[in-house]
Amino acid sequence: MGKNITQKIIERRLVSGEMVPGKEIAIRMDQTFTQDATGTMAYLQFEAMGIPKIKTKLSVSYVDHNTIQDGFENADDHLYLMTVAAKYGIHYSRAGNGVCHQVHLERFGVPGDTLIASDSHTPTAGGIGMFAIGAGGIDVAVAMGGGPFYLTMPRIVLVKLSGRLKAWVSAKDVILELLRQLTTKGNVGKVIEYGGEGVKTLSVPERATITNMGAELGVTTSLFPSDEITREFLRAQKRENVWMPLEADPDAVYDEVIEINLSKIEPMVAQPHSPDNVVKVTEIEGLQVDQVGIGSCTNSSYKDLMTVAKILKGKTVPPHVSLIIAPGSRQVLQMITKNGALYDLISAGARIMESACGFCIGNSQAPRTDAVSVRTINRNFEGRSGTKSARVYLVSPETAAACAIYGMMTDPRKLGKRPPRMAIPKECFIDDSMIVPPSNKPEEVKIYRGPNIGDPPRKAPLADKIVGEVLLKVGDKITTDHIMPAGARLKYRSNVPKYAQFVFEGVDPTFAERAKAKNGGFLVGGLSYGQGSSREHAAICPMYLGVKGVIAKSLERIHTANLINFGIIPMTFKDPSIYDQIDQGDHLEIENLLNNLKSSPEITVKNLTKGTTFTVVHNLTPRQADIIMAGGLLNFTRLQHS
Ligand code: MIC
Ligand code: SF4
Repeated sequence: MGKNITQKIIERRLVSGEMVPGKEIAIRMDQTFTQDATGTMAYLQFEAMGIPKIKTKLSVSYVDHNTIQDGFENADDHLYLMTVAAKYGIHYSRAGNGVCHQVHLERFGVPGDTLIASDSHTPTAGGIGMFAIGAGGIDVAVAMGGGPFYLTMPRIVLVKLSGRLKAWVSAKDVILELLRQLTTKGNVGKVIEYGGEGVKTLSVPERATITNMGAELGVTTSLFPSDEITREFLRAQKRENVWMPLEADPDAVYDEVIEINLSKIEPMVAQPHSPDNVVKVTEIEGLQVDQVGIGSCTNSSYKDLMTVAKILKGKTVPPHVSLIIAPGSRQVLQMITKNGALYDLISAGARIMESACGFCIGNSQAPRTDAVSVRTINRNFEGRSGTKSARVYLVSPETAAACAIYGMMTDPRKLGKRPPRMAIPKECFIDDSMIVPPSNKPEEVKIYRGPNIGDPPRKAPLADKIVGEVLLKVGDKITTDHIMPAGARLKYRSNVPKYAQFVFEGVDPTFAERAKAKNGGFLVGGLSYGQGSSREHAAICPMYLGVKGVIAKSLERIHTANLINFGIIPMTFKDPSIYDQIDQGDHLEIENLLNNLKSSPEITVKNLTKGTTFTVVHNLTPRQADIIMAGGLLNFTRLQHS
């Protein structure tokens, strides 16, 4: 029987388990990377493991999230990251070199290799046929130490593309259409492979836009075949040597097939406050726009910015529109500077931001009260922009440029019959001088630890009985941005006690204090609890406040793994209607945990306040149960090595 791409890649790296959908497997990881907001914890945990040098083919540490430096914290973190990278054999991409996913695609990604990185948009590298998964920092630390990555063998979905995109329609519209169809819920445990004739019509940056936002669907990863188009992209990066062809066998079998005719797609927009709240741009045309943001790991490639520059050339944005542009990488910025496109952008009134995450993570450029902000980014969760009342709309670069020119929601087809032609460059400007290679005298490297760097907190081993109050009951689609806000709070990532003060800040500002005073307890959630970012702080900080378990209608993949890694029991209601019978403040009790976690996928919870009992499902593998019982992955790893 023929194989699909995922099976081909996994098969060669399988360390344990059976390749049966739903079963736990462990695979070897060729590459890892971290970004600074998740990286400091990852390296602190790597140091705690006591391994002298990384064991991967390549590991990179990027600085792209926390580059605002309003205080000493960011700069402290950068220096820690630089010195720790030099010592342990890790390449270090300095602040200003660009957003991790964009730079990785350009300078390091390898078709057919596996990659695990501490950021949920890691599947961007699937644009060149990498099997790239986002995970918590500690999973990345384990992989750097040569340990395999454990995941559920996914169900493989083929998205079969036919036709060709029409004028003014672009890759972002394809993934928005898929989000409209599949939504952000219910796709856990799946991998999306793109195939069909339509693949040949998409360049690598377009493919990467599509795989990038697979993160919003909640799938494990998304990937394209590696073909002649991939080869040309790598040749332009002077890296043709890493290319290899990779495609599914003609008789490959898939668990599900979705057909998308590219010719039928129109410009789309995700409305507030969820990436799956998608309609056609024409449906909301005319809405006044206050801010337009072009950038992020989804849409800030050379192709994207050249398209925008060509559209904006000779035009100026109206006074009520603030146009902000953050190029995805220094390479992109260098190239648009050399060819004059930057001049066109500035002349149109664009405010040029650093090549970094910047406004995407809400650490700058917060829009005005009640603003409409149109962005090329991937997430429009409430408050993520830094302004709670702002309404963020997600669109393609073409639509963003049209909105900037007209100052209102505009279908880009209004800009004329012919869109600007944008060929992918045959040669890119290569300058890796902001990537610092590891030291060849690691023993001489002294790791810098400023006052912002704390030790990773530990949890005691699990008790046989846990009791506690329902500290908070929340609804559906609670994202990790709700649990652990980024933006202005991002600078406390390396300081857990401080950062923990802001857990659920936007949902219930009294949460942290209450949780501490009550010595922890439980969280109750609805569907898709833990969507979004890979930030393990959404588990570490609740753990620090004493949270013992999360009970939800359904839980997202990366967040579930993070909860386990930090000793918090992830549980789902066997009967979801029980959700309605629990109130915030109820006292819950779970007994016989040490036996039950391993002997059955279900456990009984007593609601002491209501005098009832109900069943929850934990679905932990024996390995995961051991991690929870040890009090988290760090303790577990130490026990294994002692
Ligand atoms: C995000 O887009 O939410 C982030 C910030 O890149 C996160 C990582 C983090 O919280 O540090 C992600 O996507 O994983
Ligand atoms: Fe950075 Fe935004 Fe991409 Fe996250 S989604 S990695 S914050 S650019």
